[in-house]
Amino acid sequence: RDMQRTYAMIKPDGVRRQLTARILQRFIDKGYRVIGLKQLVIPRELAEQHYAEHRERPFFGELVDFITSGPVVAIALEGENVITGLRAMMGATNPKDAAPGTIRADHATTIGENVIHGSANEEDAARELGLFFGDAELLR
Ligand code: DAT
Repeated sequence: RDMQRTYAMIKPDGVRRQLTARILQRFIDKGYRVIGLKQLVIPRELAEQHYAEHRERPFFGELVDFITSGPVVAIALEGENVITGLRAMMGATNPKDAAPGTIRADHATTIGENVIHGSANEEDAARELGLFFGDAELLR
C-alpha cells in the first residue's frame, strides 16, 4: 500500500463526447481523490513536452495535432497504487485490445483517439503533474 499521485487526462475526443463526468465518477468510485482538475486547450509546445518520449515516432505529428484539437480535462489523482491502478482502469492503448469494462473498451474505438491518458510510471507521473499543475493548485 503505497500512497501515490498520478496524472490523468481526458483527451479531446472524450471531452467532445461528454464523457468527463462519467470518467471522473469512475475515479471517485474506485476510491481515488481528485486533487487537481482543470479544462484547457493545450498549447502546442506543452503538448510536445508532454509527449517528448514519442518525438521520433511516425505518429508524433498526428498525436500532437489531436491532443491540441480541443479542450482536454487535466486531472491530478491521489490514491493507493494509483499509477498502476489508473493504467488498469484505462485498458490497453489500442481499444480493440482493451479488457472489458475498462474506459477504453467502453468508450474508445481507435488507437489514435483513445479518450484517456494516464502516466506510465512514477517518473512520468511527477513530470506530467509538474507540466500541468502548480503545487498551489492541488488539494492537500
Ligand atoms: P498509452 O496512452 O496507453 O500510455 P503510449 O504512451 O504508448 O500509450 O502512446 C501514447 C499515445 O500515442 C497513445 O495513447 C495513442 C498514440 N499512439 C500510440 N501508438 C500509436 C500508434 N501505433 N498509432 C497511432 N497513435 C499511437
